[in-house]
Amino acid sequence: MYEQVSHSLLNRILDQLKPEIRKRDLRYFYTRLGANFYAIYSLFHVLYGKRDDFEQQMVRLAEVMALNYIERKKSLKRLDIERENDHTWFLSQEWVGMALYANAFAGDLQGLGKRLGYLQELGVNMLHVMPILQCPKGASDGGYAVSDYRNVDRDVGDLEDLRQLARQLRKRDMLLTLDVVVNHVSDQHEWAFKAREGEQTYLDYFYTYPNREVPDMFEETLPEVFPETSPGNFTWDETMQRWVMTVFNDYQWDLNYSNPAVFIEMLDILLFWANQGADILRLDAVAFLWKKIGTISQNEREAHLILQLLKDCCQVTAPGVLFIAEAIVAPVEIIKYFGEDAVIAKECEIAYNATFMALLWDAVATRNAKLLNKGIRSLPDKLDRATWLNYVRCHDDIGLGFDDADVRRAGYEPVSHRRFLLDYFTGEYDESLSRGYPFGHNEKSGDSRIAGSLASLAGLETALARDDEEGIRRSIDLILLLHGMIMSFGGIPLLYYGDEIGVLNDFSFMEDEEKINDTRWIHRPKIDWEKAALRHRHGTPEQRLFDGISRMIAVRKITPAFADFNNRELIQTGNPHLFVFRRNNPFETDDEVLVVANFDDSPQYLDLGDLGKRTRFEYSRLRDLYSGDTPSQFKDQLVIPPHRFYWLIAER
Ligand code: OTU
Repeated sequence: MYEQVSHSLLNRILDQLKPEIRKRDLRYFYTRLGANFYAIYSLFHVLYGKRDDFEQQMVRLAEVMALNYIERKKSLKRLDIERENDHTWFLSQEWVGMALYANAFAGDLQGLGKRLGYLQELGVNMLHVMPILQCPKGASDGGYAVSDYRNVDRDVGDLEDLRQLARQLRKRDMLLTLDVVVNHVSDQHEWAFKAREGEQTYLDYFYTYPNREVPDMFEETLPEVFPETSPGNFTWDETMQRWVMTVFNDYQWDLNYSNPAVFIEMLDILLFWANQGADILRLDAVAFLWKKIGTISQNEREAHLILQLLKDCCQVTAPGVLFIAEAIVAPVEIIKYFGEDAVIAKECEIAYNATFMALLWDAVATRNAKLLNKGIRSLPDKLDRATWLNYVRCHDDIGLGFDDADVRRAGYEPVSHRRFLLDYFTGEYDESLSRGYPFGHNEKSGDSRIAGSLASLAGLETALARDDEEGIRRSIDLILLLHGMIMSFGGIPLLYYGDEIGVLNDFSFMEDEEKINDTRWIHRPKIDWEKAALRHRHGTPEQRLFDGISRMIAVRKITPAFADFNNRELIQTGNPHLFVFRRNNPFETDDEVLVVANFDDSPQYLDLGDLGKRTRFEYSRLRDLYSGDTPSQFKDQLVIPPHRFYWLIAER
């Protein structure tokens, strides 16, 4: 949009740019800057317009965008243009991701480069390498307490190894996702040291206070993220003689985004990683970016404005790069991280579907899809050009963050229902074979979350220990069922390393002092490649899981109805054990897939009449794309075996 104030400001800024920028041919850069400038200016103005140095800060912002553009390699610039031309490329069903730790999976980054064949054997073509930046030993929060944003942790390699990995991935048409921890830094970061030395510039990077007045005020409403290991949201720093805001662990200092210098630093870091060859950047803990007394300081409007501004700026320099929002918040809040008040995504193109993840686990424990159906129905439609990251497990705990109203609508009382789920997954509940562990128990609120590997939560650990063949079969079916859901729901499925071979809980973290109090380490295992080799031995759990999942991936990739163009219709059936939805090919009418999942451990039937309007599904022979089978049927009643899913098409 043409706007006088921003236009004249843009001209002034261009005049003030350093000569080394001005003399370069930056054609695409200027086109994009011009196109986005009104938005960038407006957002920057809402956030920082009251400052005397507003214009200088804008010049600095433009400089950071330009310098990173100059740094950007030709091949990446070409990719930017290709992706601009095909701007919905990432909504395709062909993408399948996996998150893994370079060290636990393959020793280091070079080792990881040698294991790409394994990922391709499975069908994975989007790799999320968990945080690899430098963190202090003993206080790293698994990579989320960064002490140097431009250096790779020596344990996994160096920057050249990372660049090499990026090149290897590119050759194989695989995408690279890297983390950027935007909300906080390690207390061993240079900025923190300079703040401790009393340098005002860096004191302004953080929220620090000489006494308890402001902290106490905040504590009235701020929840605790890690109540067991890091209660409270402020930490006393001896050297500084000040309280510093530390919402996560006491060694993770929250950054102060009301300071434009912090915003610009972080943009510079994001663009740096974009320039190392990352296709996608996972922005950690984005809900927390803006703090406000009297609130929980999550999902504040300004947090969204900051993300919009980051996106607009990134589009100027590296438009091919996507953002993932890691916002594990209430369902109605998550959706806002795609952007609001816009037809196309204006914040992050991708967001963790924590809602679906938690709802799937509810269906596992209750053996029905009552809450799953309610929860998905209440999930607002997302914008165009935005997609979910659908996952069953990740490196974090499972939080039971359902909407209480949905829980009630499903017929449960929220507090006791959450209690039941916790008991179920920690194996306290009688009939449960689950072997999870509580995480983040909060004495005050009574809240708890769940840790544990997928296989152990799904009962495989118990069944194997009991040598219970039937139990093994059931847990394998359950693991496959859950993957069948994330592959077909709409969005990019994100597998978690080890789940494809049924890795169980790993107790080795208990021998490590840094980890012992954080049960999330139980599901961050080191991969045993001998166990992985069992995927080639017929009948082993490894083989059954690996083959099942790789077959699913292969089918997904050739099924256009699984692309994500808001082309899903949830179907209410008379059977509470079933989760049923229809996916239609956005480019071809008459091409649809009916997804049916039975969460019960007895067979269930679907009344095809429940599909609403008379459909082909009632008159044709049905075939499951995954197994190739034709399901058993009596008249209009379709039989779904226990813990099974079907991806049905109607054959002519
Ligand atoms: C994220 O987590 C990371 O995924 C965690 O591994 C980090 O510990 C944490 O940030 C701090 O960097 O912020 O928006 O319940 O789900 O802390 C959600 C724990 C987050 C995580 C939560 C999450």
